[in-house]
Amino acid sequence: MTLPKACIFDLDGVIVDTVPAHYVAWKAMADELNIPFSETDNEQLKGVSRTESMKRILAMGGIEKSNIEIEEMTTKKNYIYVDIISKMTPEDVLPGVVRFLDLLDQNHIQIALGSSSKNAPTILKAVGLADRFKVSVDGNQISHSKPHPEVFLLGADRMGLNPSECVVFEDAISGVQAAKRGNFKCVGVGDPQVLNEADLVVPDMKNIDLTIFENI
Ligand code: B16
Ligand code: MG
Repeated sequence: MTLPKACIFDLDGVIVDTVPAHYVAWKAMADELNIPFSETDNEQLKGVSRTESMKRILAMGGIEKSNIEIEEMTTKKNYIYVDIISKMTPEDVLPGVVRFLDLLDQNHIQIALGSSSKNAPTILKAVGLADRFKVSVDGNQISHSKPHPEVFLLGADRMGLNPSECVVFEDAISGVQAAKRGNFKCVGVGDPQVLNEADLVVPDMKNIDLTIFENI
């Protein structure tokens, strides 16, 4: 494709590496419930909302809980998670991200956020990137979690653009599926075998430049 008019970035796993913090917090909850929970299990929760993630962990253990109990457990998980992310600084932005955002700015390509996280505003502030996104859509503004395309469609809509004019950057299977269901081009960030539905996969953000758009 020619240069897009906008890039929409996922947050956790693309801009900052909060995946280990989510894993620590979910593992603590799973341990309490005596449900085995591995990093591979955590992979399936990437991009999935907090409540849906809790429900999936309970389903792994064949345990049923009321909505009130689920709410209590997700609140507890979030305390553990927020305690970890509250210590984040600009040094926690993943390598190559700021350089690539600068490159997009220089080429007048709009920058947006499309995250399932309700903690996105806190994280962006902590790492000093809150002012870099023209449009920011996060878990506080959507009703449907990835793989539903709502988060990216809302972002494109707020920029006055069609999905075909935007490229999504995603590290999660659910996020890549959300982008494709919304008719966006999608660059996967991570393992090509895991993100095989993406139009192109890069291992990380380190060496990305505008030539990436020639290949999708
Ligand atoms: P929170 P993303 C997602 O963020 C995470 O990948 C996922 O693991 C998490 O459960 C979800 O946000 C909700 O996060 O509990 O902070 O609201 O990757 O879409 O930026
Ligand atoms: Mg992510």
